[in-house]
Amino acid sequence: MANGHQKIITLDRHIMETQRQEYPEARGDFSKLLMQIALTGKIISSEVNKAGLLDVIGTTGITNIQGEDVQKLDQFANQTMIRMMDHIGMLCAMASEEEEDLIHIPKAYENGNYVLNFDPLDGSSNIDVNVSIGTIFSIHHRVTKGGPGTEEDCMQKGREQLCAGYILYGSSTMLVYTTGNGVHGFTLDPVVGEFLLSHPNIKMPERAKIYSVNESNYDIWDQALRDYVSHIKKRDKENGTPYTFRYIGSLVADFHRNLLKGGIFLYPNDKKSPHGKLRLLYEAAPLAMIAEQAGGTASNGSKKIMDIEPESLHQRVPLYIGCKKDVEEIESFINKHKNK
Ligand code: AHM
Ligand code: MG
Repeated sequence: MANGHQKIITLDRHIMETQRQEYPEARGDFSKLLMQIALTGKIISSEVNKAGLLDVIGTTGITNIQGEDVQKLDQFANQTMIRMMDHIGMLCAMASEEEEDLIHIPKAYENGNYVLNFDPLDGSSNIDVNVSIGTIFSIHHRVTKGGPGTEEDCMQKGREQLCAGYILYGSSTMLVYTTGNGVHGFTLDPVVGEFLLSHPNIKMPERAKIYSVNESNYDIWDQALRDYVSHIKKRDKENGTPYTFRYIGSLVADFHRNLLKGGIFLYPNDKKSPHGKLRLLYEAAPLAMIAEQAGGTASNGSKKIMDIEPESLHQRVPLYIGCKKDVEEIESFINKHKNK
């Protein structure tokens, strides 16, 4: 029977209510910032949903039906994020996985007190095959005083994040975010055009049921990871516990599944990528905050991702993220090998 008293909580309502509870004295700037990110997500989502149509409604990939240039979706997402966020007076700088340098706020607009780091379209190799992709974002308070922001503002530890989240363009579009008070998931109602609370207070189990890693790299892995993966497989057989392998190749989608179902995602350093593949500021740190807030954790093998001091905007890190016990277990394998 339908529950007539069940509250319908839109993302805007959730953001405003939690901000009011947590920071009664706040002026609401931060809420506006988050809502603007959500609006940007809706625009990107609408474009992502048309991905397969570009060849139909566009022409050869050079111009579309309006005579405009057809951009690659990752460029579109990057430009949209910048254009939607640069004029609202709340940011003093941005950093994007798609831009080599810091993104400054145009002179015509005010600089604000926050910075935004983002990966506009993660998993973009999956765009043309209709597999889930996503936008990852992270917000910090600026550390410099007044004027344009600097790299120092964007290059803060994950632990200093005020907010982290992602928008997943999957079978439905979801926005998942945390401001340090639990993790909350919202599903986009495509008809109404609103994100509605569908997954309140998401918690990960202590132990994973799933592991996700690009196992084709086995030959270039360190021995510690090879041993760990063999161990997981053996433990399956010994305990009869259902431990299963799932790998999409879109970090947001792999992480989201593991968050809801319980899993560990691994992207190690290997012979090809000695520092790992994934980026600290745009991928690892935001997802680490979400994992921790959901009861999980994230490590580079020896240190919590949240405690790594960034050294450059595009720094890469090995990433082990997911259920707590599993991340601790891979850390102990890595540690054991170091001491051999
Ligand atoms: P991208 O930011 O260029 O899309 O690259 C990051 C992606 C992640 O989404 C995913 O986890 C990883 O690359 C997959 O890498 P691989 O194809 O080496 O397994
Ligand atoms: Mg990425």
